[in-house]
Amino acid sequence: MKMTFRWFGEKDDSVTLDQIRQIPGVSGIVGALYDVPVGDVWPIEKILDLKKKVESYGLELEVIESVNVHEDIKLGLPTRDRYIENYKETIKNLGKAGVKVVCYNFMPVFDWIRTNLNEKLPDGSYVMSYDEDKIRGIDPLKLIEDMDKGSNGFILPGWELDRLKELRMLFDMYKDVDEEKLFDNLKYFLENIIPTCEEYDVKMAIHPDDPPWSLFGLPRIVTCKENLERIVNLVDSPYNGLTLCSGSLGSNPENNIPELIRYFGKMGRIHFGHVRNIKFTGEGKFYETSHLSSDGSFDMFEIMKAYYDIGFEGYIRPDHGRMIWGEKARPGYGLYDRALGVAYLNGLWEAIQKMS
Ligand code: DNO
Repeated sequence: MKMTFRWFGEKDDSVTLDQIRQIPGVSGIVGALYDVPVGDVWPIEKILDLKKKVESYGLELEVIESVNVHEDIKLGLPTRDRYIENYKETIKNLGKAGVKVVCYNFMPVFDWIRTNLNEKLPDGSYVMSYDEDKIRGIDPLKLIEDMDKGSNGFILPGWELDRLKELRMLFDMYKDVDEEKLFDNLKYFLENIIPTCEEYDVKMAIHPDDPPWSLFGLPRIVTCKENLERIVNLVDSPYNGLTLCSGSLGSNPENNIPELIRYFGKMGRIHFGHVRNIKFTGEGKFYETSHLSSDGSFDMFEIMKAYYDIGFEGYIRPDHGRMIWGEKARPGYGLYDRALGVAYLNGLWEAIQKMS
């Protein structure tokens, strides 16, 4: 297992590489280029600049989160072929720069969704929370506004306003895309890009939908064991793999995270693990806690043990943390609570290792 830490770049992150390198046991960062529009090729020079910067702090750049997939690919429009060619070009460039894993998602229109980005807990910390009842009554445009207002002045990953401006048009276009069609479009995308991934040794790792169910009538397919299995079989190559995100999948209590890790891990299809803990407060209601088992609803020991037992050699990162100690950062992506998460997950790993 390689412990990593997500970083949004010098311009867009309150956390610095200097701070990240001082977190014990972090070998690399999970990065991206944030100034390339979705669908364009990531220029090799820019990738190499980022790599150089990261490496100058003694850290690696082997994981990218995300190379976002253009909406035309998800919609299956005739224009998709142009964007798929660009995606392949980006993979080539990333491979040449030594990147090993690309995390991406296939969620129509929206990326992850929370209904409150700053919920105060009794101990004075702030967390992100989700309440399905609030989603039912809300206009998607209002949701975007709320996400933007609650973001502490940062642009949230996947919530770039430009892309979401054409929301009404996008909703209309998705009227003809049901789950089956979305599976077809994912298959088409994977069939086209996986040979390039194999050639340049870059493993694709699809991120689960967050939360893992349909919202606003839009189809969502990366949701459960059955669908994950279908996805890894769309193209039978180890380069077609998963980001196993405990918080996203686990917000449906029917998804048993340790079991999923064992199942897909043994198939060699998990390339990246996002380890997040959440606390259920009702049906379709939860908030994101510290990583500690006793703070949330997941048994983090069992999750790390599952990774250990499958001999996991991929990348792991702590996921959304709380905002603590007065920190002002991107919701979910502050320094302190994620650093505590790293220490805790590394501690569990060491204990499991020594007791095995
Ligand atoms: C949110 C993240 C997502 C994730 C993408 C992957 O904090 O988990 O934005 O990076 O869905 O493409």
